[in-house]
Amino acid sequence: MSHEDFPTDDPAVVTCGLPYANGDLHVGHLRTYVGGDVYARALERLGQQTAFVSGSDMHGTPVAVNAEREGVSPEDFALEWHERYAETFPKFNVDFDNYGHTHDATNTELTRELVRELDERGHVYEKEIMVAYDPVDDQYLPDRYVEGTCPYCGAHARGDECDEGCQRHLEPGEIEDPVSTISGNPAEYRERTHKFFAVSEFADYLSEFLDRLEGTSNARNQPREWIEQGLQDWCITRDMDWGIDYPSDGDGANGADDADEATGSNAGADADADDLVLYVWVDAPIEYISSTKQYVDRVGADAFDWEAAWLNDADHDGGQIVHVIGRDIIQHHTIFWPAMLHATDHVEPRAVMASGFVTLGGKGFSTSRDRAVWADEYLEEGFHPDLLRYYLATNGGFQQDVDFSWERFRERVNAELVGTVGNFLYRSLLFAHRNYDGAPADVEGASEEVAAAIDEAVADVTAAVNDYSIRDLGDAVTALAGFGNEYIQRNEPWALVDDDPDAAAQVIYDCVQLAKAIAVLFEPIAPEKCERIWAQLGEDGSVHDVTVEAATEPPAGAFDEPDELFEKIPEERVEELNEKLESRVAEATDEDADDGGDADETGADADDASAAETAADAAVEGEDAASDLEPLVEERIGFEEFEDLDLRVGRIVSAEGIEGADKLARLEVDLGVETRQIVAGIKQLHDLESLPGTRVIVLANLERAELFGVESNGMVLAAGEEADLLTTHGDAEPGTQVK
Ligand code: B3M
Ligand code: ZN
Repeated sequence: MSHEDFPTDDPAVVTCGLPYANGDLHVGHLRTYVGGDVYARALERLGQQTAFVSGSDMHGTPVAVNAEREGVSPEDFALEWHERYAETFPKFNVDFDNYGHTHDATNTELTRELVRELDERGHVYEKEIMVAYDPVDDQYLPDRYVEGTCPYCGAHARGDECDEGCQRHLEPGEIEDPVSTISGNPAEYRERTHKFFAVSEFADYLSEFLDRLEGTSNARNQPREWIEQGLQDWCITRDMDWGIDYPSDGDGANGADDADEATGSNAGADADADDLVLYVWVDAPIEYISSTKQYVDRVGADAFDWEAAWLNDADHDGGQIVHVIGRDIIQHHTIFWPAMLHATDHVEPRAVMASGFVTLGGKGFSTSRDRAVWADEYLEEGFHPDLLRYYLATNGGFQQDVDFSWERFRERVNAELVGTVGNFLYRSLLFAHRNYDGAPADVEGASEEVAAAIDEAVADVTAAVNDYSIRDLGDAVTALAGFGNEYIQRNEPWALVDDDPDAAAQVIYDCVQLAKAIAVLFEPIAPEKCERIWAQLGEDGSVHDVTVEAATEPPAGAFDEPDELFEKIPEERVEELNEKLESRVAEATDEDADDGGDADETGADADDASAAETAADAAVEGEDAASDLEPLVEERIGFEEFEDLDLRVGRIVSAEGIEGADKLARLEVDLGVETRQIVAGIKQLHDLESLPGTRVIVLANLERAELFGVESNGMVLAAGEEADLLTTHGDAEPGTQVK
């Protein structure tokens, strides 16, 4: 990959996937927004000019279907949710430079302009296709108006995505056994003329683009597989009223005022462009550009040049675009969107950071079962937003699926934020205040050892940004605070004050310098808490406005008595929160059963374990061990029974994702005597590219099994929900028996 390291001289734009304006936000959604916000702030720390933008996704069937169920117009429905989101994000210190929405004039105009350009450049053609239609209700059934069976993996799927199975985008007409989600009527297929974007023409370009693409490895690996299988052209119009009109007629965004009008009901008519709106996935990513333009309208082109950021034409060579998204929308961001950008003289994304899902006690969030930790609920419980930010940013790698549990949340807060960071700051600043009224005067600067530790933390933060690793960013700072605790303990300034006042002053000055560095480097993750440290240290202005250089600049001097920055969460709170959650889920499940079920899911909800998940659980030992440990098994086995297990040391030779399976990877493992093919449920939990060479422990005489059509000849052992792979401590050769 050939990109210049951050910070660069170009403008950068960090974007977050647009939430559909259709329901409450939960902690699962917040992972992406916190991730984007942390990353954008970290880039700014490095001195990289950055705009951080997003907006609400107002169109499409995810909005129209929910509005129809509520009996309100999609426009009113979406606007209300949009306003709620615009208020909620800042409460989590997710501070977009601009938060727009896809239905506003900026995005409507820009979308029509870009589609017109695609059309004029010959990338759009018409084709007759079969689309789902409800003959009883006389209604076309685009996307989420229809559900059925995924033709690729057999899972239950929505009209436009296999959300419970292989996660593929589905084209109109592909879903099998279609049924209307509104009326429950079986659907039939009818012929309609639709517009197609010729994505397949861009296959070579996209392959090269993926070689340059930075970010998380899942965002490169999955699309490579799709390209190898051959790209399909992309249907970019829908039989609906709610959306942006295809640009061949007059007005622009089409506001259907009546919920009944959300889908076109002029069945039987030959669709011409006048009847069609653009597929929501056309105008949604264009909001990234529109939102940047709106930001510039506010701050002026001198402050941020949106053309320099987004255009790649005779006069511009583009800026640095980083998309932060959930892993279910990789295909849209690495195939469709870059092809659209490329075809219209815009810059390609530099990086795509695709986060894993968040589960709750090992299961997916579920809106209908109220099985979620809601964004508002978290705040109402009185927890500080920065605690959740820290937890979401550092609990697992960004592309791993991670489990949210109140217990784990408490552990991380108590051990790291209270025990390491808070403890260091409080003990050292209190000592400094009591003995010196702040940073000791007459000290020339930080000691060599402390200056080196801060330099190392700055280097680690810089590397984390360039590796797109938010977790490393957090770890670099907790490590620095850990060093601070060890440093003050080792040097015992309290024992030196009387006998060697100069040495004591040096130690305390060093600690104040470390505190300042922590405030500077931790700001992306805990912005509000770091403002407090900054004020506590008597520093001027806002820590948000400084860059990493400030970490080594001399501390301001005098300061007041410090408060404790973080508070321990008592164990009873966790019990209380778990009980609340459980009783809510039980209640909602009862209601759900009474209602005969409710398909109203938002975001990355995954109600039922998919075939892929079940297979993955079977393939990795201990994968479903929840954070509550299972009691030890009482029944004993004899040594002979243990000897029946042929456990061997193996070395991974290659690792690749299995097409169609959400979690499964195909490994080639060298067992000394032979190389085995083994299927393991680790696709989303490990960076597959980095696995070759890793030693693993293999149960070699497990029965052969077939998972997703791939034979698995053995089992790779791994611990816990994150499939922590068991390995050897020394250099045992492949094939060595484990006894
Ligand atoms: N509105 C939400 C999702 O599918 C969708 C993202 C659009 S990003 C341009 O996660
Ligand atoms: Zn599928």
